Amino acid sequence: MKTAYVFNGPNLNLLGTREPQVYGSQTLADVEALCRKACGELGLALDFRQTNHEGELVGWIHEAGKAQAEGKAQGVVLNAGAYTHTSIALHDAIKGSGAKVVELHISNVHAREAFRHHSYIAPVAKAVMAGFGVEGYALALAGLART
Ligand code: CA2
Repeated sequence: MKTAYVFNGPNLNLLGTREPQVYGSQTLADVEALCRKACGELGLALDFRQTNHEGELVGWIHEAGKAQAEGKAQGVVLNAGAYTHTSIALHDAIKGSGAKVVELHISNVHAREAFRHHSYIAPVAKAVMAGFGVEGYALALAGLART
């Protein structure tokens, strides 16, 4: 059974505590549970993580790329949070590791502030998904399973 990685970036540990009009009322634990259910149905193992540190995300992308090269990983659903809009390091990590990444956002970033419209991840991502709320995680995993 291959592993699907779900990596969450800065502040996503706060899900469900504030800004419910933007991010909904479900917590990150709820998101992990919905990802686990989706992976069970898709025949994938789940490795679900969150960090507030950019370098940790870089290391995790390298790890996923290596597992993928060894035939052990299906790919990564990455909600890099605000690092999406700032991080050349994440762009280089995805490109350099060869990890298959679906860029995921809970909110429709293109309907929000202009600084959220640019992504350093999109040019090196397999696919980009935004605006389906936390259900987007399950949809992204289903897409990853079909690639
Ligand atoms: O829509 C998304 O998933 C984002 O990746 C979320 C990031 C934001 O910087 C991106 O532009 C879009 C922010 C995550 C912070 O989440 C919070 C949730 C509840 C309360 C405070 C922050």
